[in-house]
Amino acid sequence: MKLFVLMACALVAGATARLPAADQPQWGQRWSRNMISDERDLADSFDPKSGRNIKWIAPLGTESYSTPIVAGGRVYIGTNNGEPRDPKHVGDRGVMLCLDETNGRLLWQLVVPKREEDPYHDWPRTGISSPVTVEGDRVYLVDNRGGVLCLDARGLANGNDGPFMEEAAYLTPRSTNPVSKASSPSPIAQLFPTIPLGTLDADIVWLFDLTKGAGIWSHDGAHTSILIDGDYLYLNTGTGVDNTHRKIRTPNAPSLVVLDKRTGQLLARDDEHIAPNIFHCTWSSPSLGEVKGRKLIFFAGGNGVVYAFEPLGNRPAEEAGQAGFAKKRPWTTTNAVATLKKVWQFDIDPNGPKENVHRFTTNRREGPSNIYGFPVFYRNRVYVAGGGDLFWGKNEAWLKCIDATSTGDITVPGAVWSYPLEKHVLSTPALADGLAFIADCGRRFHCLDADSGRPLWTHEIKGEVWASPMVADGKVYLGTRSGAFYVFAASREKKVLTEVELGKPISATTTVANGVLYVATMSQLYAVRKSAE
Ligand SMILES: [Ca+2]
Repeated sequence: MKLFVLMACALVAGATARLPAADQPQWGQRWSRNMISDERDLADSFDPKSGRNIKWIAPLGTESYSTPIVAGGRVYIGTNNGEPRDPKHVGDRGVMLCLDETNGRLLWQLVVPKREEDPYHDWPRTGISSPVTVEGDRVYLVDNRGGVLCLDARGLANGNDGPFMEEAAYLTPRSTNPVSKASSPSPIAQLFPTIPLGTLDADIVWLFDLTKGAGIWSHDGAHTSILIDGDYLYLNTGTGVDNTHRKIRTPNAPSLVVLDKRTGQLLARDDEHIAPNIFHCTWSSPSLGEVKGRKLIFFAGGNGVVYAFEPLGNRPAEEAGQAGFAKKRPWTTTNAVATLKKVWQFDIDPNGPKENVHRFTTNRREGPSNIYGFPVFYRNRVYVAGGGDLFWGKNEAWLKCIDATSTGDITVPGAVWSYPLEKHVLSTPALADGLAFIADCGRRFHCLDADSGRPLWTHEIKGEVWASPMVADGKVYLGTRSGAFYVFAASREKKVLTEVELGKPISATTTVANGVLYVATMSQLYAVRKSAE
């Protein structure tokens, strides 16, 4: 009997070792933002019609651009309110659903009113496009209004955690809530009719408004994946052009900011004067890597320049001001914002125009570059894709490989290789086993040698790609805007394993967590598990 128990334990341990199962609490690999996962034994195909390999399907709104995130038994995904789930929240809203990982059922939702001043601040029906980042029972997110939110993973069902207690005012549309139209939600707003919240609603722990607190000009839709390092949140601000697409209204706005994850206080910002040269908006999120024993924050600006900054480090905020940062001021007032110290910068398009860049708006032949995807850290290098803007810019784009070990302006000395892509690129590259995978808006998927940049194979795909390739279990998962979902072998030789038609555009990157693939179209989230009936 004892022997049997021991053998059973050994079998279980062996099975566990063969099948690593882990959450996916942020978009991409933690810190490096590489689009890879260690999960094994994943499905290489599925069939929505027969249900083969489908664990569950959850309905979303009508437009969903955010990549699903899985942590603590919950699946989080941003969408719009095209399919209202609660009769008290109807009309166009930004929505972030928190679903039960086991069955896809709704646990709670964050439903945020649209900004009403100008549709270009918060584009109609785009919903919440940012993915969340989860740590423990805290969920960090940038909503459609440009609010950085810390949420309780359990929602309001277990009570309202403070300090932020004015969820009802914040989540009530401003047109029916006249006080908060003019100012931030305040106790007086409670005098006006607000939506009565319940157990299906989100619990905001703290809120930082990027427009009021950091002076940005939000454009189209916030798209930020927050990077956590110690007590600090690093995030791209989403500052961009105005509704003419030819003017920057906030030329001093930061592109990268650092908040205290405990309080939401603004601690630091970049001082690189990026804003005047932002061709469209600031949609690329930061990553982190360790180079020669020191951590660096990598950030791609809306001006087509990649920067490396010294992180604030895991020190108390009071000490950060004495550690070589520009301004030694008390941290207790809102004016005490430090400047991030730059280590290097790399221009992905040194031949593009650097002044008066908006004269090239709508010019498909020449103009500046910008960057949508993450700068990915891999083997002491940074891999980043960028080029002319999909909506307003030139038809030219590249995947670039940068040596991350030098300092200063490394545009020339840091250039390892450059590979031309078709038309435009929104994807983040995936780096695995010395291979680089990237897809573009010219309907092509590419596999390169990551070290040399030598092209190994390409595949013509249906539709533009807005998502990023995800490598896991020796496979590459990729969805397109035509609704095609591909599975390739992650190998030097081309092998197309599967092509599935999902019928709706795919903007989200495939997420892999606890043995399950999460594939989101504009209106549905598929949980895909091998051999699930
Ligand atoms: Ca609260």
